[in-house]
Amino acid sequence: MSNWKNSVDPAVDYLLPLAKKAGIETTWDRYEAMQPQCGFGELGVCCRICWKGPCRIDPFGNGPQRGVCGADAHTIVARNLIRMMAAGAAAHSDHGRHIALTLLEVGEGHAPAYRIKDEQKLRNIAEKLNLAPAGKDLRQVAKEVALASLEDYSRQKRSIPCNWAKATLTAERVDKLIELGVMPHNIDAVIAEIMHRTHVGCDADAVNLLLGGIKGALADYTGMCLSTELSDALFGTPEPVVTQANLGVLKEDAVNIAVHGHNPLLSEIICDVALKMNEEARKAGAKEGINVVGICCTGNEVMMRRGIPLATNYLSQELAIITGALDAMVVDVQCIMPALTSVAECFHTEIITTMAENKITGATHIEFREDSAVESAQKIVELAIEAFKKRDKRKVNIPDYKQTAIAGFSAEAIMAVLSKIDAKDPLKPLIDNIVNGNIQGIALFAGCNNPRAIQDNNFITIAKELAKNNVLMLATGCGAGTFAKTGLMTQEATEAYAGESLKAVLTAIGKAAGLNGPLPLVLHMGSCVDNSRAVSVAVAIANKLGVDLDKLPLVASAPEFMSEKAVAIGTWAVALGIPTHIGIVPQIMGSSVVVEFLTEKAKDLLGGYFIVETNPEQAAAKLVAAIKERRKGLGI
Ligand code: BF8
Repeated sequence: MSNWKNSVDPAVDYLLPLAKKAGIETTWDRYEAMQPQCGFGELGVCCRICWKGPCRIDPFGNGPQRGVCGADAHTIVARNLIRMMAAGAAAHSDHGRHIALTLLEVGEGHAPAYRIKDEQKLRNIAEKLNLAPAGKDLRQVAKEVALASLEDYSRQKRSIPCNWAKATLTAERVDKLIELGVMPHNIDAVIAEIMHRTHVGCDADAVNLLLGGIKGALADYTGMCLSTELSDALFGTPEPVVTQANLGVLKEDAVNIAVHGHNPLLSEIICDVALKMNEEARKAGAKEGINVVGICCTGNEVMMRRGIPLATNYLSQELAIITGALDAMVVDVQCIMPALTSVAECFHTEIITTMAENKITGATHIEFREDSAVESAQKIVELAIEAFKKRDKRKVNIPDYKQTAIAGFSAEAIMAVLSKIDAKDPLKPLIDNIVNGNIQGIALFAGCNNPRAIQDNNFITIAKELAKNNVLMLATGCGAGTFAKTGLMTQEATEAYAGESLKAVLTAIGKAAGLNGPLPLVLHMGSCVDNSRAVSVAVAIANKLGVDLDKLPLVASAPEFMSEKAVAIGTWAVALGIPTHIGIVPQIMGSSVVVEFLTEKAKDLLGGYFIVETNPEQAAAKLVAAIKERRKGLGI
């Protein structure tokens, strides 16, 4: 497989041949070795949920059309799909639970390593959740917010919606979701319900299964929403910050530590501790001390809040080790390739797992607990310094590629920027420019990389097309990583790629905010859980216009998605009324009922729907068409 087919990231292009020469296998090699992939699996018609099977439906109609129990292709595809949504919701919401429990500990005075960094945000959250925070002690507010959040994991009354879902969506959307029976009352119960209804011999109606999946996806939204908001209270609400991205952020003369995964509870403390241990690193010979860099969503979290440079996104995580300059990779949960330890065997790099429920054979495990967070972080940094001493200089190949990236556009930061134009009514300039067409619409880019697509290529191609068409763009997750690595989160990118009217608006706002130029072409909104930030901006616009989310010229795109979490996110975006593009063919094509529901019927029911398009130019055209259709609906 030649390099240009793998990635458009020049750092990847630089390192892959070196990996090949050294006989080090990467995800692209494994993907190639996996070809051809199982056609039944690709269509979603392979059923493995009981041991009468595995069963598979013949998509050509010649062989079996039902599994041994009698389940047809529609039941099998729907069951497989909604189990993915449940897994995605479990991942995001477990992350959220972890943050909520830590906030509770802070409220109760049991977590000395943590404090409330953004008091105002915590009080705003308490207001949103109707907890009447005025006059209450901060710790009391923290405790009440944590308990109200944890209630979303424990409520047994099915008629009462989750606090966070109810408090953060438009009233009309809340009513619609309740009416359709898809509003979650308890995140854990909804996930358990999906596992139950997909057990052998339960729900066999594909549409009913999909509605169960949508409820699970909305539980995912609930979990990520509370996760984002409570993280802001604990670690600070992001504000625009200038940093750098791509593997060139690694430094030859520093102890390089990559924080990788998702949960900021660990990475925040590592960053704090690393700052205090620079001297130890220098004593070990690292002239520049300690250089913490980020990978994947942990990378986004620390980039937004601290300006920590982003090393890379999902698909190229192994390559951070192949630079030979990474001394430790500290991982917590989600999107961590099990291959990392095999790659690290060829180098001096320490792979350090930190969560009891996320271990990798061959890694060093240093258990992370909130009550001893600083001690664990110290041990981790010490281990990285020790590893640095063993670094083989002959193996160091840091690609000379990095780009400036402006990160940190939380909803609050966007409102703050807009308020520089209209302090009394910050949304007005944005809405006026949407109404007059200077901004045609808003697109949210989210999700992963996938070796089924050329890494980063779909994101970049679609973004440049949308920019030309004067679409305002937001990004999270590994999509945000792509734009950061490739210089699309810069003012220069706005100058180079934005359509004239979009450029004029971004320049006016940027200048008013004192940036001496336009806002970046793509606004960095954070990690995957931070997709809820885009929802809060959209809800504010919808409320101001007095319409529901499904009327807004708003689209989403996950052009290179791969994870179960992304399946859940895409589905809740549809449930909230957003046309949602995916650039990888989903494993559902074996059921016409499932395909038709998600791409067409969902539109009547919820306003949102999936657009499946693997060609990035055509995907951009379809997204622009969806925006135009919405504009027409609004009469603008
Ligand atoms: O939660 S975008 S590859 S890192 S799943 Fe994973 Fe996908 Fe990246 Fe973040 Ni999101």
